[in-house]
Amino acid sequence: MNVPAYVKNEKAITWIKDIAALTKPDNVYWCDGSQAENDTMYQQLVKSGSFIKLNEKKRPNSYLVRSDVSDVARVEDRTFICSVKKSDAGPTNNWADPREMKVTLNKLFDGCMRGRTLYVIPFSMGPLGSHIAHIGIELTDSLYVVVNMRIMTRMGKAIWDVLGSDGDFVPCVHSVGAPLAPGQKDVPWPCNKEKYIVHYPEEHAIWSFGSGYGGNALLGKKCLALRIASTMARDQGWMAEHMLIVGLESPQGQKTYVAAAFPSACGKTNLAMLIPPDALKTWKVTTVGDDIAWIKPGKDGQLYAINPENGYFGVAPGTSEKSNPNAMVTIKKNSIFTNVALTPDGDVWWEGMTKTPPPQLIDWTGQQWTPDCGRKAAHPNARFTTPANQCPCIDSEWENPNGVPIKAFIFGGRRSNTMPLICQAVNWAHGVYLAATMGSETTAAAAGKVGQVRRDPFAMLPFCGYHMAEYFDHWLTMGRRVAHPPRIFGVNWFRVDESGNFIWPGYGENMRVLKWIVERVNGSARGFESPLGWMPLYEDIDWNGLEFSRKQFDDLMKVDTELWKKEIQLHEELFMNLYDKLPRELNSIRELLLSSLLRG
Ligand code: TSX
Ligand code: MN
Repeated sequence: MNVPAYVKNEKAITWIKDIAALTKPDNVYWCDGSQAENDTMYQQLVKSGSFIKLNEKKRPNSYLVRSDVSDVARVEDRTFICSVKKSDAGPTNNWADPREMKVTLNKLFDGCMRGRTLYVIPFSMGPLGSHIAHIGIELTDSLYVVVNMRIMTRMGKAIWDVLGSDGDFVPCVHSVGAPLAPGQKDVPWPCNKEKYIVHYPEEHAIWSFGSGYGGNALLGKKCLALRIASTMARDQGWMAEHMLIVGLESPQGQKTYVAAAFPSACGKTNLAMLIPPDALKTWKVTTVGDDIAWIKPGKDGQLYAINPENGYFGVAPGTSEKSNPNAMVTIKKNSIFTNVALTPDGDVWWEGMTKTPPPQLIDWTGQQWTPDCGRKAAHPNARFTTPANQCPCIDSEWENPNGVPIKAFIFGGRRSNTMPLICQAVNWAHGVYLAATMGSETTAAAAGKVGQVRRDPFAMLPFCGYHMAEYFDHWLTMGRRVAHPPRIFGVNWFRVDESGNFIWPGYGENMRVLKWIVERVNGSARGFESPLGWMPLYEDIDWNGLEFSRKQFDDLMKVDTELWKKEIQLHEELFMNLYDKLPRELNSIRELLLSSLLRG
């Protein structure tokens, strides 16, 4: 194996040699991250038929990829937390014995890269050299993974300087699991029907087999930055969260940073790039991140957050000039589109991009498509991969190695009733309760009965690398440890009226809610006590430029005692499932909540 002279990390070299010996690729290629290397890789991907180059005038330096129809999303039932003790993974994770899993994986990975190239991808999650950042090295036989990782992380030669001779890294092994026999022709999207997404939390290692898609294959994101990082964070006294980070700048130029967690299908990327309505144009929203936050206590007693990512891997369907103009600008160039539709002039389209669909398209499976054909043109989980620095509203501090000071945490879900538009937790532990019990109603796309609430504590259910109840405890501990913890808020953009129509206009109008949050944080806005926490009165929200009646506001904020009694019963069910490690405080808060509701 040819090791480049600039690679000095013996531990990395030994590990890479071992993996190459196991997987038996035809070649080992060390990615340097250069533009020339990237250009060559895209040329190769186009030549092989995996990528389609889009119209250079309409979508410069951008590509369309169609995955195998069986490989379109994360595979939660094939995702494993292999801690030494089963009780450390908890009841919400798939656990497997690490020794048995290693036997299984060693068989699967033996020779799995035959006929292919093993690419060595050194990457940093977070700005290079930031004390909050971490290094990973992904070994993969997928060029799709390489070009996506170059957008989503800081990737290339410079990482080896940061690592030096004895720096630490998270080893990530990935294979599509489709070796090629001599002379065998490759397919555009190789993958294997047997899939494993495996995490070893004690040794901070990740092994992924059989899938080329997103969170299954771009191992820096969900696997490293959330599952492995959450366990590192617990052990080291910091936080790895499934949160967007935004700056909210007042007309006086004072900036307040907030971080927010939502389950899927709540418009997280839209909120991260929000444009305030005309009447509140003097307020500015700037994006630090749209998906993940790594948060550490600073010497001044505040929590500081970085976005460990370098790009956005966003859901394309629903993204439009109306829902997210800033995202539409971001994806104008240098972007990869996976499983969207192709227009006759070599551009992309997806459901929700325009009001009326184009008369003719090639759909995400490569077939002819017309509006009346009865099929979707883009897959509902189709994605764009796009560089963060192309976002028009990117925050000036988004690459600050020390992070940005977080003043508020916001938790939300998709709830047609019960949850008010906005409320503020009365203290840290109450906020932890609010986040621990959050959930979203299942939409048609998700499994389960439509309209049922699926609990998704902290939006971390699929991403926490250890026992969820211990994660709650870690949050309680962090609140005690920092002198100035952020204030905690709950929001719900999705409440409906008797006819099933959304009461709240949402989108840019959410700025009115964010403004109240900022004013609560800096002490200038009122809050009224309710059984759920502090709430604004009608007069406390800025209604400038929006027709919204007191009656509508009351409908949006109403605390329905009967619904809440049922809600609290469901909280109890969630807690029962986690009983063996549940912090006792959370049960106390539940009882307190029930009694204050019954008092009215
Ligand atoms: O992203 C959304 N946000 C957050 C924006 C910053 N969406 C899309 C969710 C699916 C991913 C929303 N949908 C939001 C929202 O605040 N609110 C709604 C519900 C809604 C839908 C359509 C309308 C209004 C509200 N339409 C009209 O009022 C015309
Ligand atoms: Mn996410």
